[in-house]
Amino acid sequence: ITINGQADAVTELPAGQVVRGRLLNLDNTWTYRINLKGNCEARIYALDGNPVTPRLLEDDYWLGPGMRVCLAIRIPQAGEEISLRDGFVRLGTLRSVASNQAPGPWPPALPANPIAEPDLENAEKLNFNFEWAAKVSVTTDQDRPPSLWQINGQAWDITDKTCADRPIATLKKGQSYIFELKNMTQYQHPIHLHGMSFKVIASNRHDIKEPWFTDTYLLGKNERAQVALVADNPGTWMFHCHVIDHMETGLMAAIAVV
Ligand SMILES: [Cu+2]
Repeated sequence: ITINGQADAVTELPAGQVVRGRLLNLDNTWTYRINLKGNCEARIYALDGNPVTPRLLEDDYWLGPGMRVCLAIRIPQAGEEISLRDGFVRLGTLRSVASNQAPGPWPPALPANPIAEPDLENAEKLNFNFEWAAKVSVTTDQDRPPSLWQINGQAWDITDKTCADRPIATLKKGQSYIFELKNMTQYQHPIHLHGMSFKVIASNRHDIKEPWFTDTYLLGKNERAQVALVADNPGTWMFHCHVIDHMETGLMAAIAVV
């Protein structure tokens, strides 16, 4: 495991200051359970590029492939070290070094992104089932990848350039939609939409106290979640799992906005 290309990376940071950091999970399969161990306070400022009301980073934050989290961290006194961890595994070290600057304040909340608010009362509901066509052995047909994963019974074929011509859903420009995301598998899938952001509004696994805008939702094993959006960006947009080997073996679809 590397951070910015370095194993066991050590980053020196000024004692007493609040520093901002952006973590991006570029791993193509692994979900990191991000936490900081050490004498520090960390607050979450944005999820996947979308500002949230700043809150403490308390337990593990589950950062799936392609997901991002923006933190502010109060650096302890010189000489102390903070471990940036995945669960109990140290990914890297933040080392406090002496600073002659006065301790800085926490930054203010970031301004919200200009994203249209979905009209939940009048939203149309669409179901997306993420399924696994379980097979005992995988047979490939003429070098085509296996179609293990499906959305609403359809597997994307990365060797077929015409897949995007057959969108799984066609949205009307300006209309609000609620997507019911249903994971019917024993694997978690970071579900990612191109072209538009959506608001996470409900889950049968998590208490959504403050709905948030994002472009990726980490859909847990057998979880059902609802996300809402305004279809305000015309075009054909990819809608897929960000685990690359799931995506390349079927878990991808196109959504059109016309
Ligand atoms: Cu997946």
